[in-house]
Amino acid sequence: TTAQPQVPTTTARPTTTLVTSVVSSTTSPSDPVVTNPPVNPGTCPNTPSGLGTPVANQLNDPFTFHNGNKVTSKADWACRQREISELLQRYELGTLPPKPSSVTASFSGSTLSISVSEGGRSISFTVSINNRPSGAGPHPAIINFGTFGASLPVPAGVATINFNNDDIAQQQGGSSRGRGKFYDLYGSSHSAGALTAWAWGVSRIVDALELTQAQTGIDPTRLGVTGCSRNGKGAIVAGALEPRIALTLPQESGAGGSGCWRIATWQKNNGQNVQDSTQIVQENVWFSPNFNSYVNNVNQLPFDHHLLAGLIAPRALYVMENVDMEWLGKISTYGCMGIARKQWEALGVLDNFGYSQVGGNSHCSFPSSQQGSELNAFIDKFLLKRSGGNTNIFRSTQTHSSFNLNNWSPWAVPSLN
Ligand code: MCU
Repeated sequence: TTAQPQVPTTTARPTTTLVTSVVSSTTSPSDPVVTNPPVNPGTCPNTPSGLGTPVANQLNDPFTFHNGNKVTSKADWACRQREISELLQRYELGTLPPKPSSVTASFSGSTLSISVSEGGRSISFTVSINNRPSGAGPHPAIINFGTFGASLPVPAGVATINFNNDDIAQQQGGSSRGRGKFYDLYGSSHSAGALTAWAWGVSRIVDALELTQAQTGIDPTRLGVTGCSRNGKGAIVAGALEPRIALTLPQESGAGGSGCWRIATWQKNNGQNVQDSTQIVQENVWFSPNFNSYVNNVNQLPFDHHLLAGLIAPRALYVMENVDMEWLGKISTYGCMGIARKQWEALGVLDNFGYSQVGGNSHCSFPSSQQGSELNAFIDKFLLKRSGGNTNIFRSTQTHSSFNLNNWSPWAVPSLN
């Protein structure tokens, strides 16, 4: 069956070389780690096979199960998240494999080496941990997609872990399909697209950080993930599929990231030069080949990317977008995230959600207007665990008056307890 990443692991612990049975935490009971609500699979409704009723000119209701039942509690919400993850994997992302049978790790210099075995095959990869803060720690860290360092400014006190995501799954256009270490392990015809393969890689980095905490000084409960543009798509999918990520920071991810398929299509139908589902699957291998069957009629999909983002709730998400980049879908990301935000609202945690769309900067060069009172506030609160500024943020420097958030989300927002 499809992997269910929101479910706490109940299976036997995989074999490891550096087992730390007790992961120490720097947080006190009054300052709990924000995690997804636990799922009790026996209490979740069955997800019917099939796509269900098409949803046009609005986004799918997060608070109604695929079988029509209503989500009325946090326990229901946990079930609904599990269902959404399954649907996203089935129709768009491809299957996220469960934790492999063996994950081992060692740390030397600034290099964390990770070895993974499953079904008689093995791969290994390394990540570099840079700017490790001095002092006792443990310290938070931000996992950055790409080898050149984060596109956003990482403040002192937070380490940076550079993840060569292309090594796990290539993204050089159509010829990259099935290439990279993920596919060496699971086979070149595995259904996962590159985004899912990278999220799997992020999960293995977190496994490795749990194993080597005493050596690295990194706290695996205070991890962020970031990337820009195509790697921003990777960051939001990793935050969605890996519940151990505390803070998700997608930068200019655009279509296929913080944008919604339906809104991009609507923009395109209104004559705008925006990347849509039909184009994106021609350009690269970010999605499962299964997605190709739906790109010409995205209204069929039982989800959109507001629900991808909602897999993160109640954990912290801060989305950065660029109002000057028409191709990324500036109305699409504004509308998609404006509606995604209602999931944090239902959980009573609007402080854990930010969307900020500004301009004046070139693609992936971080604008200073998002730094002090926004990015740093999120990092302070969710990684450094000190009181920061306001993190209940939803803003754009442009008024998207042609798009009505409430018309596109005509469903009620419950208050979930
Ligand atoms: C915004 O991310 C992508 C976009 O989806 C692509 O169409 C374009 O080719 O590249 C962008 C990107 O990754 O820029 C670095």
